[in-house]
This record gives sequence, structure tokens and C-alpha cells, in this order.
Amino acid sequence: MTGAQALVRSLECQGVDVVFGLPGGAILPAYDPLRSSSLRHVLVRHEQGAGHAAEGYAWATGRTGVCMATSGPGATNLVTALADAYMDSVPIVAITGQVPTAMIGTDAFQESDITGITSPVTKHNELVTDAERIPAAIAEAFHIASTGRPGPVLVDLPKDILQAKTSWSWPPALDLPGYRVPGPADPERIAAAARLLHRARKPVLYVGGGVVKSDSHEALRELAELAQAPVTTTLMARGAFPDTHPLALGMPGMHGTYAAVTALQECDLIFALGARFDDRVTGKLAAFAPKAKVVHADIDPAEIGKNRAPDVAIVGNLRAVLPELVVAMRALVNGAGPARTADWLATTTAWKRSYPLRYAQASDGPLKPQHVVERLSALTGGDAIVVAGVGQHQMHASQHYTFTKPRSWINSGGAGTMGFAVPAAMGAQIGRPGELVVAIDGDGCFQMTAQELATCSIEGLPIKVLIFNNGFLGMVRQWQELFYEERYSEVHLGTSIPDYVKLAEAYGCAGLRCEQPDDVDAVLEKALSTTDVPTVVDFRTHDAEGVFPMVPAGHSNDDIVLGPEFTAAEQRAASRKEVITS
Ligand SMILES: Cc1ncc(C[n+]2csc(CCOP(=O)(O)OP(=O)(O)O)c2C)c(N)n1
Repeated sequence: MTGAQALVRSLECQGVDVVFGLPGGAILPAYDPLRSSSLRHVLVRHEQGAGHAAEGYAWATGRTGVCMATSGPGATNLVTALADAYMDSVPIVAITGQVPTAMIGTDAFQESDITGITSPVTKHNELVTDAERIPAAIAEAFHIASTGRPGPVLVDLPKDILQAKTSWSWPPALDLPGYRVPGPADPERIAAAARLLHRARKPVLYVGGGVVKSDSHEALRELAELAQAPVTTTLMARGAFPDTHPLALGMPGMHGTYAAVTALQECDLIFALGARFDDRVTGKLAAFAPKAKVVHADIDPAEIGKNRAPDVAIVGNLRAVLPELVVAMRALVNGAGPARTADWLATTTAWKRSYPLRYAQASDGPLKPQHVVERLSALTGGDAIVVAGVGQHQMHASQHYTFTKPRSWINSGGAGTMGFAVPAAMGAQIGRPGELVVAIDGDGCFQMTAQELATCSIEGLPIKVLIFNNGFLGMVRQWQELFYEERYSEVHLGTSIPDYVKLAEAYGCAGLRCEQPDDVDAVLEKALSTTDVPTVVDFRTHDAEGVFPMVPAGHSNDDIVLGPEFTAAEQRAASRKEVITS
């Protein structure tokens, strides 16, 4: 067979069911055998869309997403998605065509050094120079992408290698001498961590995306209940612990809930699970959680001690580690008595009650984005896969949707990639057909990758895209309002161009508009019940609405600002970490 046939056969043997891509000269040989393969190819309108679709598929299913592009600009159009997947530990495999081996380094037509370009943003990449290696290169790519800390892998295939005759065998031997996946965690450290948790009077479980990726949410719940410890779920972990649970504090960080942010500041033990002490969570690192001991469990040893030195470090896969922690904790509770956190829980619960997420929706408008999210949450019963772009709408979605299940929230956390939502929703819908996939997008973000609506229409993917059209690059506008004395510079987009309803219709989607709070339910119900075509809703949201609470960048989390819906007296009480009793 040819190298191209070996590639397609390897993908089939790997269990791939869908490839998001767009062909061109160098990758042409691979597209020929694709026609007669069992693989579904989704023809995107821009390679960035292929990358984010592969990510959305991976987030939604837990399987590795696959994208494919030609050499040069096709490959470089994947770079943003690869960087995004790298930051958020999303397992994807990118396959790129390359100019023929004899032309590499000659500035040949559509040549780019994509392995060089992507080496800082991939977990691994390889330029294949021998067709015999194709099965092994593909098998290794999937192994590396999906094991250990997941991430993106790129395989670059020169055209002559794809055309060359080669032999075939499967499974290939994996030859990865430098690649180690952490084995079982040290039982003594599990025991030490459980002892610290059992002894703590003010613990907080700081839950990151690793809990979702390892599908260990059930063990997390057991641990939280045994420890009677409140739980914060980061932007990457929304849904890992149900927001409806009495121990749930919501999201920590720059736009986290007051209770989550302040509980982390005041706790005596941070129990970090698959989280990485990101600057958006810690605020000013030197001032973060000054009284806390730290247990840090993560699959990636490079995360341990990167930002905060732990007292107990556990390196291992949470899929095994969390159940082990549950066993150790249960033994302590049974032997030495239940956790003694009642006073602490009374305090964190009072913080929740005193300083909730607050916004004001007047019945005659303007329409508040938070209101749309809350109505969506109510109408879907939390039973949707929610995908977000990047900006204010992302924070409003994360704050106000009530997440109860893992893999029901998909977003770009680490990189903050505008344009993520529409193609990621497309990938999620393919991965979970028949389920409700709703993208909440900003008008700025939407315009970066909106062309994938054509792909969604043609592929019969009935995603819902709710554009929060505030006419601004809202999050940047907010920073200019707060930190540049309202000197607005290049953030105004306007609400009317494009006409999103007409644009939706041009792409074969249903297009709806909603301007008034009273119409939100009816419009949402219409959108949610449209299942034959994708639906786009132009929600005309308040242009001056901010995202609060907010910890200004570089500040201590103690400086959390509740926002304009709270009185000065409430803010002063919050700053003193008092609770409001009346
Ligand atoms: C590709 C990219 N470019 C620029 C930014 C910087 N940025 C972060 S949020 C934001 C505004 C997003 O505007 P919009 O999509 O309208 O969402 P809103 O904040 O108004 O909800 C910008 C420009 C980014 N995150 N990604």
C-alpha cells in the first residue's frame, strides 16, 4: 500500500471515527484513500475550525480529536488550536501535509517548518521521513496525546512519503524511550494527604480540569462528603462537582464567587486536585492563601511546586489517586471520628448567602447577559453541553449556569482563544449526537470563526449559538473602564453589522433576535426546540454590563471587588470577611 493508505488504515485501527480537515496540495495523497475509508471527514471552512472542533470533540467525549490540514498556511492555521489544546491539556492529533522531502529547506511552495513552529505548543511532534514509520508514528501520537497529562501531538507527512510504497503491520511497536506515564502514587503520600485533610479545620478542595479529564468526579464527591470540605471548581472544572451540592462554592479566581475566593484565602488546607495554581486563580501569588498548608495531586510532576510549594505532593492519575484518597479518608473517619469542619462550613455558607452573584434585570431592559444564562440554565435543567467563547460572556456563562455534570462545560481557559466556541460546539455535537449543544458567544468572538456555521448546516449539526451582542469587545472595554479611566480605545464593534439574523440565514441556519427580557424564554424555547438546522440568536445585551466579582490583575484575592450591585457597606464588610446576618 501507499503511505497515504497506511495513514488512513492506521487512523481506522486507532478507532478514529471523525477527522476535521481541509485538503490542499501536500496532503492530497491522504485525501484519496479517505474516500473509501470508514472515517467520517468533516470539511471545515478554516483550519482553525478543524483544530477547535477536534478539541470540542475531545472535551465532550474524552476521546482524542483529530484534525488534518495541508502544508504551509493550512498547517499554520492550526497553530492557535494546538496552542489552545496545549494550555488546556486537550488530547488532539493534528496531521499535516509537508512538501516532498527533497524540497524541505528550499522555501518550496507552501513550505513551513511546522514541527519547528509547533514544538513549544505540542506535547510531541514528528516529521515522518520514512513511509514504513507511518503506523508507529500514528500510534505513538495517539498514545502520547491521550496518556499522562493529555495534550496535542502533530504528525507532519511529506507528500513523497504519503505516495511511497510501504508494507503494513498493526499494531506497531511503540518506541518511546523518553516518555514515561506516572505509575501508582506513593501510598505513604496518600496517607499523609488524608491525615492533613482529616486534621484540617478549614479545608478547601481546589478542583481543576484534571478531575474532569480523569473522569474521577464520583470519587471527588465521596471525598468531599467524607471530609465535609467545601469545593471550588475552576473554569476548567465546572461540572466536576455539582453546583447544587451544599458543599459547592463555585468558581475561584479573578471572576470567581466571593465565597470561593475568600475560602481559599482563609483556609488552613488547600487540597488541590488536577489544578495548576494558575495566576487567574491565585491572584498575586505571594498573597495567596497565606495560612494554608497545601496538598497537590497532579499527573504532571512539572506542575508540583511550579507556583506554590506543597506540603504533600502526589504524582499520579487522579482516576486511581482519588479513590485511594477516599479509602484512606474513610478509614480515618471510621477510626478517629468525622471531620471537624462544621464551624468552617457555617462560615463559607454564610459567605455564600451574604455575597451571592448579583445583577439587576429591570423588566423593561436593558437585557442582562446573566439573565439569559440563568434562563438557559433553568430551561435546560442544566442538561446541555455549554460551550463558550472568551470574554465577559464566558465568565457570565461559567458563573450563572448551574453545572451538575462533568463534560457539560467546554471553553478555552488557559489560552483564552476568541473564536473557540462555534467550531468547538461543532466538534462536541459530532461527538455527542442527539444531545443539546449550546454555544454562548460574544459578538467579537463569533466573527472570528462564524464560517463554521456553513459546516454545521451542511453536516446537519443543530448547534445553538447564543450571541451576546453588546456591540463591544466587552471584556477589553471593561478593563478600559476600570483601569484606563473610561478611555475606550478600539473596542466598539457596533451591534448592526453584520446582521446576525441574515448571516445565520445565509449559512442555512435559523436566525432569531431577542432584545427584551420578557422575550428571552420564548426565544430560547424556540431555539432549543429547533433540531433540523443550527440556530443563531442575536441577543442584544446591555453594552455597559461588567463581570463581577473581580480581583484586579496582579492584586491579592483579598482585594476582591463585589461590583456595583453591592453597597459600600456591604463591600466594606466583605473586605473584612464578615458575614451579613440581616
Ligand atoms: C484571538 C484573541 N484576540 C484577542 C483577545 C483579547 N480579548 C479577550 S476578551 C476580548 C473581547 C471579546 O469580545 P466579545 O467576543 O464581544 O465578548 P464579550 O467580552 O463582549 O462578552 C478580547 C479582544 C483574545 N482573548 N483572543
